Amino acid sequence: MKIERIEAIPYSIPYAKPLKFASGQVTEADHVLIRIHTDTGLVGTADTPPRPYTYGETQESIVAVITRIFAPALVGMDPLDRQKVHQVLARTIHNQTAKGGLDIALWDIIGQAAGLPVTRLLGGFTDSMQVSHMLGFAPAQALLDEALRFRSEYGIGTFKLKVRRPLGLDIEACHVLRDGLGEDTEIYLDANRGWTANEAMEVLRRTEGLGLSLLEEPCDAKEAMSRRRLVDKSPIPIVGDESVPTAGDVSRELLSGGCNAVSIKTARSGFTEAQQILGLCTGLGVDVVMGNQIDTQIGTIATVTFGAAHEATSRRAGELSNFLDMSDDLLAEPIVNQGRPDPGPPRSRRRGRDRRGKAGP
Ligand code: MUC
Ligand code: MG
Repeated sequence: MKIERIEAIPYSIPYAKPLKFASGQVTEADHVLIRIHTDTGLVGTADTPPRPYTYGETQESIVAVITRIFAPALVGMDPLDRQKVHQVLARTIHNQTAKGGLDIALWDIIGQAAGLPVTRLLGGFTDSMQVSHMLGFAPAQALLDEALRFRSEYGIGTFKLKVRRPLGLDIEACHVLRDGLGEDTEIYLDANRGWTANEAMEVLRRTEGLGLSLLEEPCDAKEAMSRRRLVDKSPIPIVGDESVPTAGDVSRELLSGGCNAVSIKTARSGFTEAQQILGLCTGLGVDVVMGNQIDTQIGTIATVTFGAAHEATSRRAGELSNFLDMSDDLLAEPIVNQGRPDPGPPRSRRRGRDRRGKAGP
């Protein structure tokens, strides 16, 4: 089988509800759809989200790097020769989401050629995952209303709150969410580098007792000394996200104490590098969470395909719900959340681990 042609198709779909966070905001999914065509008629598909404030890529740069550099080098190669393909991709530095999308589209072809779901080829651990929903900036009461709606409509029992300055707003939101959701709903925070390490320490002090489970990318990981001190002192894991897009970054940050948990995002790591990252983390006993790049349905399918394939990636709720805030999507048949509507306030901590809010590959 040979790669015959690669398409990089830019498109734009507005979000019904834009998402704001410390490093930027998303008002439309101005993504790139990748299609790899083979001489056997199989077509591999992936979705690629440009995040200039995270990786420096734009919709135009993704189209350009794929059509001008990657496609001419990959046409004629066998999609099963993944190591050779990655050798070619590695000749160009950065461009993480363009490379990740190509890798996922190749896996799609491999799954079709084998007649097997990719999630089983990757690991085949389970057929579903708990879902975590990401809450962007909003007044505390609006955040609570949104979380209650997602819990009752979709059975989602885990929420990631985007935080920023002033710290008082974040701290108030944490208290309002905990009071309104009860103690059994999991809440964690993501500052997208919006604080200093000392500000993060202050928030942790002033939210003590609220049972927050994780703190993601609180400050810039380049501020190595204060970040290391935060990781040492924090009572909850400090998750690396944009500081750890590659396996090399994961090694550096874990070994230097820049984080002690890792967000794995298939949109920037593909499945191949995500497996290397997962191997590093499980080998070192480091928790992982399946993160989200405010993905479309196609991107979300990639995340759950990978997350459900392994025990460690399906242990925690995966960030799988942001496509619900889009005004439209590319799939003709929308993906369906199989969670049961929440019957009422949760009664015990164990209920956070039941079958509510599940999504499967
Ligand atoms: C996240 O976890 O940070 C926001 C920007 C981005 O690149 O990913 C999202 C979510
Ligand atoms: Mg993050």
